[in-house]
Amino acid sequence: MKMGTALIYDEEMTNYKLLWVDPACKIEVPERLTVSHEALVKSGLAERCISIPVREATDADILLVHSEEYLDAVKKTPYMTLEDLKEFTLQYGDVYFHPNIFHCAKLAAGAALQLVDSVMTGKVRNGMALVRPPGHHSMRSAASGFCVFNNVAIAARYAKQKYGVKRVLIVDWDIHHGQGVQYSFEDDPSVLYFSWHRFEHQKFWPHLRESDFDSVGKDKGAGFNINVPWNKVGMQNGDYLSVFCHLLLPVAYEFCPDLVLVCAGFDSAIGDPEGEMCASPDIFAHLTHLLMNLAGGKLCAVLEGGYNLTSLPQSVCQTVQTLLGDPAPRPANLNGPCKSALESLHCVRSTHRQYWSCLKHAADLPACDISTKRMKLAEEEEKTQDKGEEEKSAEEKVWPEPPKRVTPTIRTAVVFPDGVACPDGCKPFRSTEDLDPLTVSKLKENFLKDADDSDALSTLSSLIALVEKMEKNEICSGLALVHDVSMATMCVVQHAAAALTNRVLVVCVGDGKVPSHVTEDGKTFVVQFSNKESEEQECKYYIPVHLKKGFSDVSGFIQALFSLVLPLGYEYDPGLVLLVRMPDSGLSESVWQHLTGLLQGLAQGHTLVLMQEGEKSCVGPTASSLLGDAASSLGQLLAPQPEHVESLESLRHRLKADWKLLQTTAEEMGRGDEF
Ligand code: XS6
Ligand code: ZN
Repeated sequence: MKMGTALIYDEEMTNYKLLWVDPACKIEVPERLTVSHEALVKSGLAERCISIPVREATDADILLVHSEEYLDAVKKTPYMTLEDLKEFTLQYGDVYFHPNIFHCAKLAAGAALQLVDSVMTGKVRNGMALVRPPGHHSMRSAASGFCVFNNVAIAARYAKQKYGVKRVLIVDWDIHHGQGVQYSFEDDPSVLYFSWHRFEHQKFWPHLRESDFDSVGKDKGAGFNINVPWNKVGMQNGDYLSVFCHLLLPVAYEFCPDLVLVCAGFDSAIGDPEGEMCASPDIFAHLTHLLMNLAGGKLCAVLEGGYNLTSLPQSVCQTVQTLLGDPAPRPANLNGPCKSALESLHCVRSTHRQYWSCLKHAADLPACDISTKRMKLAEEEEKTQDKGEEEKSAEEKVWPEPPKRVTPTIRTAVVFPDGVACPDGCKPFRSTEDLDPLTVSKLKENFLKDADDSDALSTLSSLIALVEKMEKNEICSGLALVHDVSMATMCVVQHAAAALTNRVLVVCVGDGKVPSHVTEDGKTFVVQFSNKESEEQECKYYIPVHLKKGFSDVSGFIQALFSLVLPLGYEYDPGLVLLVRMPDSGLSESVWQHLTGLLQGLAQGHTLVLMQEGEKSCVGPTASSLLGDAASSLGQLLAPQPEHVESLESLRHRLKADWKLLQTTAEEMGRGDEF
């Protein structure tokens, strides 16, 4: 199914620059594009993409978003003198014009449209357009923030008009608020706009009241505009991931877009002089991965900002490599979210709970005046504390270059009983070497007491050989059909705990005995979904998730996935994920596919799936997910069952003292005992 990734770039878009002195604009340089493209070429990523030519957006395309008067005005800029250009520029904020910028702006918007065409016609699965000028600040009749035409807004209207796309999700991970996109779709429920942005209580550009969390959209579009204001600089990977897990992803799954557009600005990465945030470039691999199972994988990323000429190309490469289907790297230095991030998250969740059933249970809005005052006080305090300490400017920050992501030549190995066909793209696997006699006798003693079953022994030894090859990164993922799922799980876990250096996350779907006794040292972490109350005691590394209504409540399961499993998984940071489907779990194939897909963001994609021999209908969907295909859409989700939400929430509250990524409000910080 995997269909390739488009890369849209044209050097022509480097042919304009600031022609006079303007400190506000000097960071927007042609090199932003050249370094990004060169990094893609040098890393070999460019040649793995399908290169699509740019085109000029037509007047009709541009008029989808902009006014005729504005278009006519911009049309005159190629013929203006330097003095005229300067004067023309003055009517807008933080933008500059150049004789060639109109041409480039048409190419930038056209590039976004070429990308939409390639994805919507099925020529590629997804793609990225590297463009200048950016788009998300430009408004119906105004340029702003280096932007001339609103590339992504035009692309969204175009997709709706040309392809009859019903719902478009726009994720704006740039560090500035794309007010132009917000204004374009404010009253439109068919376009969900999500933006996080440096805000600092309106002290940061563009200083708009309507960038705050309480601008939710208007009329029919109420609820379809989601603003996450960052009120402090220095946000890190954990802050970004928290917002994805506890806000964007549940809402996006409920919305169920037909197309995902990303305002892919990388001024939200470390080292950026504008953003002053501290997220590492590899976080973009995760942000991308987490969106890739929406809309059947139809994702178009269009460059916006990004001004640090080191972290920008690194972040672009992380994004494109993930679009190509390579597993994301282990997320480095993942701390829990900071207090200010939690305050923002809390405010947004409370404000939107009336619009989204996945947020219905969110906590009440905090007394915001108080929290603002408190923050101001804290800021003052910090200033006094910081005195004497050496303040590094954002650009002087140093961070390690993301290590090269090597994908093993074998993506997915399967261990199947004789007679079961190997799915396309997978590789049959049998252990070639005999296990050492000690291991064999251990296996026999522990797992094969009753029968001297040579088939079972050979399957178990293949599984052991497979996880060893996964640990050595010779094989990425695996799928095994086994006779006794419980026993195979025990066997793999016991071997991993004894012989592997990596932590193992076991996600078990369905009732059945699981190795809850091997979790004390934290080398194994078991999360088990089951229909019945567990007999085992919940502890830090063994978490039974009891689904009262079984697995029929799809929204409830998805909720558990985003509010518990993913944050736990990210914080635990395993080297191997063992995903176990107990017989008769009853989880639908499509939900299972999403689970499989999302968990591959962990452990560098090292996922071993164990299923029962009989579950043949699940083999295809599981294999395709392990191979990196997008899961099929779940449809718009209904509200999860209230009793389900209640039990998940009480579990989350119990666990959040141990697991910081489970927090959703600042009040929850450091306290987990009040529930
Ligand atoms: C100088 C202030 C410059 C201009 C911001 C333009 C933002 C463009 C962008 N320190 N203010 N948008 O990246 O996403
Ligand atoms: Zn920006």
